[in-house]
Amino acid sequence: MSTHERYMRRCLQLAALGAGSVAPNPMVGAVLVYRDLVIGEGYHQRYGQAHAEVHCIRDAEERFAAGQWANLGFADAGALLAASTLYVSLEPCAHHGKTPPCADLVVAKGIRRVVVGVRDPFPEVNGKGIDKLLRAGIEVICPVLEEDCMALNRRFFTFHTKHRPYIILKWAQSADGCIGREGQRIAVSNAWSKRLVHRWRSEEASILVGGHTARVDDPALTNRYWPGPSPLRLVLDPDGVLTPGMKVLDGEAPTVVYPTRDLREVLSDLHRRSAQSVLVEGGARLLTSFIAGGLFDEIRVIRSETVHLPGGIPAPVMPVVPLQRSFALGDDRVFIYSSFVTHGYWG
Ligand code: AOF
Ligand code: ZN
Repeated sequence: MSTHERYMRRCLQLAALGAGSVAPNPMVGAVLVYRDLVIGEGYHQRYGQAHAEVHCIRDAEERFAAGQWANLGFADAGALLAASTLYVSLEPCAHHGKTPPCADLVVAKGIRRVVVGVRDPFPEVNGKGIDKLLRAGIEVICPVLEEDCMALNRRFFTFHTKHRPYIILKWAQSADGCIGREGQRIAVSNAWSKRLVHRWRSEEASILVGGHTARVDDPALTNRYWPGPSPLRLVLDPDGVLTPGMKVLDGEAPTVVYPTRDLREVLSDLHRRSAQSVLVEGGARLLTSFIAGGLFDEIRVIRSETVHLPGGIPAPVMPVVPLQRSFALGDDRVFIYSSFVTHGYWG
């Protein structure tokens, strides 16, 4: 691993601490390095608040003021910053959003060298931050660990480059490859997997099922077994099979019903609502139409080793997509597939 990659890994590690608190903003981490010494660290901690660079520079200045860097021989913190390199996992922003532009701060602080993980696809930034740095005569090195930096914020990147939410297809299948029985509500996965699914619900902006699944399973689609929020509930109901009294209509969380078969219409609506991700929980027909349309970024399969459903509804046919990881939860196995290449920080 090169020096740049090592410090960029640290940025990613810090960035991941913002998981669950910064969406729909990206998770971003930054470190300031003088020679081989990390003199400051920071990350974007909370949506609407200071960006990673701000925390990182403040950290270095505070530690300088506390005398921690006295032995380095700099008269003031400014001189130390001017001799240091800033590493940041996403291009410093150029725009006035909820906070002022980080690129301006970096210039104002006299930092001379910036190593950037990946360009920011957000239209208001998208190269403009790097331009600002270059025009100020700052040396910029970009990209470093680009694939990992994108994978950590794959919802954010997909949303801004494909103009649709990041799509996660999820199902649980029996040992003999079935996801249920026609017209029946059947539990395929175990209690630990159920808890994991609720964690997954807490991590995504929205959750989608087909109308027939809503009718047969009557799922609440809320997150009840993991700390954190519930996603926006969505039902694709072209046949109008939903009836009052179903859990998705109970008002426990907001619900949108789409009386259409057109997946792209749903995805455009989610883009308009700034929902950066959608978890599709079934049924088989809806999952299969997402796969047929090439509309997926991640597939998560829970496979029971003990439950058998002879004569059941076959699970969707898996398309070719790289397996990122698999693990066991009791006698269930969880498989996560995605084309985003990552070597860690699967946030
Ligand atoms: C950075 N460093 O740590 C983050 C950045 O509304 P604002 O001001 O919070 O701006 C949000 C946008 O800023 C977000 O869409 C993304 O493009 C960028 N996020 N940029 O320089 C950071 N979190
Ligand atoms: Zn910024």
